[in-house]
Amino acid sequence: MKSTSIEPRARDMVALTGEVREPTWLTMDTLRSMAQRETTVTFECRTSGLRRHHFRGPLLIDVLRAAGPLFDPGERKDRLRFMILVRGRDGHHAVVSWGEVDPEFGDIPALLAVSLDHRDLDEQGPHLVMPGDRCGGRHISQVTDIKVCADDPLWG
Ligand SMILES: Nc1nc2c(c(=O)[nH]1)N[C@H]1C(S)=C(S)[C@@H](COP(=O)(O)O)O[C@H]1N2
Ligand SMILES: [Mo]
Repeated sequence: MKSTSIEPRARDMVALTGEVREPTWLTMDTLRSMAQRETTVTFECRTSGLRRHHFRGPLLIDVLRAAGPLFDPGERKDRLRFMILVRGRDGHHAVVSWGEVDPEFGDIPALLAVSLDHRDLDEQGPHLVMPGDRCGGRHISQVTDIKVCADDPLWG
């Protein structure tokens, strides 16, 4: 029987959830409709050695801000309580802190890339890019989930 599953469509969707006003499914088209940045990153992998890739896509912070993180808008340092959990299709996951990517703090121009080495990632899903990272672990491919969390519950 010919499969008519929604899998091909689901492949280019990312669940953006957590402490945001508008949890949403992000599509590659949505990401492509936002202001685009380009960057070339070089990093070292313990198993595959020196890697170098070109990426294009929106800034991660623009994507997150569009979903409306539940900060206290009146206090800049309130944003420093927040973490961004990012997970790939294979289960690989990593945490980025809000402070790292916020222009008023670390200002790392992290991307949620829609193209890798000038090829569209529609078949794979977007790619987290962390410029400046010396190892490849946070350049997460095939991102399927992003969750914004506050640290408060961790303090008990
Ligand atoms: N989804 C996912 N992304 C991942 C990984 C992974 O295991 N799963 N490994 C990371 C590591 S450790 C490295 S070094 C780079 C390697 O990227 P490249 O070989 O495509 O250049 O991918 C990163 N992104
Ligand atoms: Mo790696």
